[in-house]
Amino acid sequence: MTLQQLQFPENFWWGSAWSAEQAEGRGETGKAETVWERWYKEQPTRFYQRIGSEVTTDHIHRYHEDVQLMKQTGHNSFRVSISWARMFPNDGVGEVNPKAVAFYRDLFTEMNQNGVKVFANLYHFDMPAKLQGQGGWESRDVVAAYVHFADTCFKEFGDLVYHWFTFNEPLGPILGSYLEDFHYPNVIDFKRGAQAAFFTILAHAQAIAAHKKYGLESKIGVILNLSPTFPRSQNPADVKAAEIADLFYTRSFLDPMVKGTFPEKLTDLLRTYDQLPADMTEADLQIIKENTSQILGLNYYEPRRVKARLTAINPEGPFLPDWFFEHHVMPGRKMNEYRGWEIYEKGIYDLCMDIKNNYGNIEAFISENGMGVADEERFMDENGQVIDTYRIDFIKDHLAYLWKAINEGCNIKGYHLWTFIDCWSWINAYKNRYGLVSLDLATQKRTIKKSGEFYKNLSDNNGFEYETDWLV
Ligand code: BGP
Repeated sequence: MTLQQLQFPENFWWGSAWSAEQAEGRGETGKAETVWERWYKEQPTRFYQRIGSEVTTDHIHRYHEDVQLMKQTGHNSFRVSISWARMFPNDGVGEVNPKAVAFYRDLFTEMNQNGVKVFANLYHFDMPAKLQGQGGWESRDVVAAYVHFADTCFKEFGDLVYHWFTFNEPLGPILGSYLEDFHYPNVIDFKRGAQAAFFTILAHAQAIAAHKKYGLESKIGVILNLSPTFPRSQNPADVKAAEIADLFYTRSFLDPMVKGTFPEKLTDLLRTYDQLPADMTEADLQIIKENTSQILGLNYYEPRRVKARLTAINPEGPFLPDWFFEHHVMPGRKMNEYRGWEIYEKGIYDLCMDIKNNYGNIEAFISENGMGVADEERFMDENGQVIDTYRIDFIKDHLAYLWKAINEGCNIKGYHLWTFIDCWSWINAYKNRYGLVSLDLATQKRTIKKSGEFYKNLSDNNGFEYETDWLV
């Protein structure tokens, strides 16, 4: 083993990310009901320990303190999401809410004053419930309402935001709402999901077109959750299974949102099974072609391992991507057992190389990567600090591969961890903690973890010392 200093490019973005629904809390500004609040009201038992998003990390009341904590943990950039429901408390449409504008302007101003660049995302799973009732992303009217919201944000905050993002993980709500039953309104219907996906992509393109009108210095792009796909073996059936899984989960959004076109193999396959969206015009395709991402955020958590199906599908059951493959559990894989996700550090390198080789080496950054751990109180010392060496190792091991990717020419501008202060994780609520800063749920007290101290050093030094026998 040798010790090697891994140095990152100048002005590298060090920071983290979270979202409005997961961190802000409802507050008193006025806010429309979101799909999460609606679902919680209807089925509270589907949320871990029956905790909903009413309070979460109470950022709305504590943002002054939180900006100081960003500074203390080495942030030079931070991704928030702007709540559509807060900006338009009249069910996502109508007049803009001056109290919401004041809140975000104050927060962004304070971040800038403290040397923290504002990365603003416009949609992180938080549809106003009433609009969901009108069809959500299956509706052109909802797309229009979203574009109006986006346009309003460019106008109100354009002077304060460094980079914009139209969506975080647009695939998530499609899987959750239409295929896998983990997002409201819990429908299982691929064709409706395909329509919602298509209109999400259209909304992305139209928001980019709106951003261009303002002539801002900021760039605008999207945050995608991407996993490199690995076949179990080189057997042609395994390879084909991996290729199809990759089309569904990776190329489906990446191609139209970055290249402006849909992968032909995927559209052919969907046509064969009569699953193409019903409402899709030439004019829509043109807008998508002309308004592609200028910057790309990569959320990387785990690889995708796939094998050929071992069992026959039931053709009378609902059409699903896994008609074409099965997930492969690789023997000996390294796991984050709390979240059930494989840890495969080299995947971050593979992902960056894919973007370099197949997507014109578009300007990109790691927009999420992180490790959720349950019962972190176990690791508290006598002063109440969480000594999370496992998280420090997780970050270092991923950064080493990111460093390698950058040295091989990948256009990677930063690394954002999930997350800053422990926040609410959808149906998992506060089960797994991801933060650099721990949260006492009862008192809302924030305490910097060992990883938060490490992160400050990392950012101050723009690199770290790594014990390695494989990097050169
Ligand atoms: C990403 C989401 C985040 C965050 C993270 C951790 O997919 O963009 O919102 O939640 O995953 O996952 P989880 O909260 O499900 O543990």
